[in-house]
Amino acid sequence: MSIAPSITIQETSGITFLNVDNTFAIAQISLYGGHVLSYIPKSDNIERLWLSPHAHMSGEKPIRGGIPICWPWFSDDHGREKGELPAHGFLRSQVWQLKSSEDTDKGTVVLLTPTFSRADGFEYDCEVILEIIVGESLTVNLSTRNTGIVPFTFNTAFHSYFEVPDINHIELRGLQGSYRDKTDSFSIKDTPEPYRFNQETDRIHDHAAKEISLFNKDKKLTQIHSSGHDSVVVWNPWQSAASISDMDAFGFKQMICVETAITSGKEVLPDECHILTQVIS
Ligand code: TA6
Repeated sequence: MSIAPSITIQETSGITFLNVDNTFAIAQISLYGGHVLSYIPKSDNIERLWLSPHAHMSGEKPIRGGIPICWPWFSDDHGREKGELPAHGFLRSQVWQLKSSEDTDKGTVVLLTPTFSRADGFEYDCEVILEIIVGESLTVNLSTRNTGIVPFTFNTAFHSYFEVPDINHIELRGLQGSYRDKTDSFSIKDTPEPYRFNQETDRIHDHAAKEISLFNKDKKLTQIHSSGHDSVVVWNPWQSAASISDMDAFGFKQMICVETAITSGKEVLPDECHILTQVIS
């Protein structure tokens, strides 16, 4: 298979990385997890994604940062006892295959597919493809095609970690309505206005906002466009970061997760294909 000229392949500690450098941007993709780790548009040279300095980069545990892929369940919603199956599914902890790569006028287009999409907890036939477009924006499209003869229901998310200069000065714009607060037994609360951060935040917003922006002191940092989702999850561990082994105790100051998600179950009929999209600029 020929590799797009904008891509350099790097092998480090058993992980294969695709380093992309084109006229629009620089990006890094790990085949372990099918995981975008970095995206720096050349228009402003500002990194959009946060990667923990203590992230496991050995291919033994999911990578903390970038865009982890949660699939076919979100969090521990696999219908079994917590801990019986891996949190956020089994795609983020396996090696993906490079199907193709191409330089086009909208950027470098990379297609990845997981080695397996059928495992304990999800015994269905389907084809999963992640399309990554490194261009003026970073686009990730996750398609889930039912190749079997029975319907299935799944949950999923782009669990994206965004880099911020200081979480204390960040405002999230674009969400409204209520959310389920995981830090308070999933009680239903109103989305704050303005939406700022000063404590542990783990919220499932049932408002499937299409456009969300991150502002730093009134200056827009990042735009997040989403489609194919039913909810948006917002997470910052705050003081709990100290008990997360692959995060610095104060690492929470430089990140915020804004996740384009399906958390209420999406049914896919035989031959149907669902596409979850996140576009970052
Ligand atoms: O998306 C939010 C969340 O489900 C949180 O509850 C928190 O645990 C986070 O994901 C990180 O999960 P992880 O399994 O990557 O440590």
